[in-house]
Amino acid sequence: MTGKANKLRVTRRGLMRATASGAVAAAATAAAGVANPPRAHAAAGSHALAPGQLDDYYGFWSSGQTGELRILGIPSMRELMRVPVFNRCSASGWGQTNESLKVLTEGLLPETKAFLAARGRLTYDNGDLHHPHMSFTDGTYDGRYLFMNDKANTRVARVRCDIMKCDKVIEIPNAADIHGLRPQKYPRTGYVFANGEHETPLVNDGKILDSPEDYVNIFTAIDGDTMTVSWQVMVSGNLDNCDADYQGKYAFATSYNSEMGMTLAEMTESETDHCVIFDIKAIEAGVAAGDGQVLNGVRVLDGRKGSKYTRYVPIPNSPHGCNTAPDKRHVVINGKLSPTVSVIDVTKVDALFSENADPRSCIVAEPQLGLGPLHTAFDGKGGAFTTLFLDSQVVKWDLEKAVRAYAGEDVDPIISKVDVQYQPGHNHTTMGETAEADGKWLVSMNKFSKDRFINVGPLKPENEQLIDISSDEMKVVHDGATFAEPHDCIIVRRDIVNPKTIWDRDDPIFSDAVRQAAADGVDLEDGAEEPIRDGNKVRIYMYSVAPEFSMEKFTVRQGDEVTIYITNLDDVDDVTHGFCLSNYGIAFEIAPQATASVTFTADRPGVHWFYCQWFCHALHMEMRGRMFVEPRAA
Ligand code: CUK
Ligand code: CUA
Repeated sequence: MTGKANKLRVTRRGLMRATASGAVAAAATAAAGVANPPRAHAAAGSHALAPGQLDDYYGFWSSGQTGELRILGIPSMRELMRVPVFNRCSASGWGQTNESLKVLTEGLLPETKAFLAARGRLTYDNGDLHHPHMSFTDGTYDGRYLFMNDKANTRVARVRCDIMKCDKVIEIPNAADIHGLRPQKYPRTGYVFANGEHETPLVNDGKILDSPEDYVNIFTAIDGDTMTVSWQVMVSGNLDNCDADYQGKYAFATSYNSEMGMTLAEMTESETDHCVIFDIKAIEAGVAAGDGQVLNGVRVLDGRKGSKYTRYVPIPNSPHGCNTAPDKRHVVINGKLSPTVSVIDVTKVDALFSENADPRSCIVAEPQLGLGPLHTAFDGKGGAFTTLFLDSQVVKWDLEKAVRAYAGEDVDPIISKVDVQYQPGHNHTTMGETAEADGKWLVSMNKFSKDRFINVGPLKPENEQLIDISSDEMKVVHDGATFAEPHDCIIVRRDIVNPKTIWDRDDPIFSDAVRQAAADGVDLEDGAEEPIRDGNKVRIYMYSVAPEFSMEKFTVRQGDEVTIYITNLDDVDDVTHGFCLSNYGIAFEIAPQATASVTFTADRPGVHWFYCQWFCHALHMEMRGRMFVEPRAA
């Protein structure tokens, strides 16, 4: 490779570097030689891993108002990585590099770009990421993508599982505040379903303000492959959570506030709200036939009560979680303000549409479980686990017995309850939202930690607890403090997730840099010896090899628009470099074999050191250089 030859040619401390980076490579090879073999559980229910042991599952965690995705190892509950998505990241430069800004800006609506530009910004700085879910093929996770919502700024993002970086963020037009989000399970993803939670005027331009009778809610289907909106359906009532069936026919969304109330009293007045069922084939036919209207480039069908595209199943009372069971037949709707969950049998849904059957005829169980049921997870063996927010408990119950009890038999579906600490929201089982649910572990995501940890001040962490569900008696085996605020997670068998260990040089994430370098006659892997000037635009092409950048200094003029491209030629695990330009507020990561870039105006004259901010080498502190900014002539 030209870059490698070049690195030997230009080196100034060649001997030292060859020795030192040889040592790094040798150490990495040695580490690879003692890689941990796949590990069986030491003992049933043991979650503790000895140093060096690896986890059995990847946990993909939301972070609520922090706006990032987190990766945990299960069962150890160790946090392994943070993937910035809707937030800014000081370490990785997410939100500052050209590569991340492209992802964060290209999917924004024109009016949003204009709104932000007027405030001197390119994109939003905050997000509220509730629901991370993996793409499916044939009813189980396929390891391609993770999709997630931003309730704060009405966006949906995608993370590529091969590199664990966000590659798409789109703003959803016509909707307000995307909350529930689930991928289509069958035949594949396919669609990503996204609930617009809050109701607004369909054209929200200020002509309609305080007349709630003219507000609507929007259900959106996104094409998970292209990350474009496929269609939207207007509904009556706030959409909360959603899920899909295992047949590819229907999507389900819980809906509270069927009253369309604006105050708390109005919103909770009615005894029942709904589960809205969407007939995917009928909607696709309606879209193909040109029904409805096109708004912001998206076809919007009217699925309000009475429409052929939807059915509204009455559910007590302000239902929240919506969870399809791995038996491929039942969907559990969690009552929140009602102590019950309502179980829909998907085989009875056809009749709702074809024969206009009573919407409640698809309900086959409605067990009373306790106070504040929010979300339900499954073990794949007929067991269901529901969080009880007000009781601070998880209840294990038997789906089949609940159906028999509803049919009149004298059986108690409740198997056991366990106290959790405290106020659980989501819970999730290993592989629990797929046809391959394996019933090993349950995570209860608790909103309050109260007395579980030493006090860190008025702002407390939340508490995520690992529960052993290998027997009917659930055992809490681990407390895990966590920062704001993981709503939801999924737990994926580790053989399904196979990220690369270093970047491919032809990755599309940095294709713009490759294109610009080619236009400048530069090979990114060789860098350029001098700045390339193009009017007041200056481009700097550097590569990095531990412990050096290929330029020890460069000069620009005050007021120049400077773009710095750095290509990390190291190709050994863990040898990530960083580029931090002091007193310019610039810092980003460059993982092995990646290219990353940043553009800024050099409006501060003087000597500015740049340094590697990712500990990479025994001479990491020496990995630095100077930017000279010549003052503008007075
Ligand atoms: S919601 Cu947070 S507890 Cu946004 Cu998934 Cu139920
Ligand atoms: Cu390169 Cu630290």
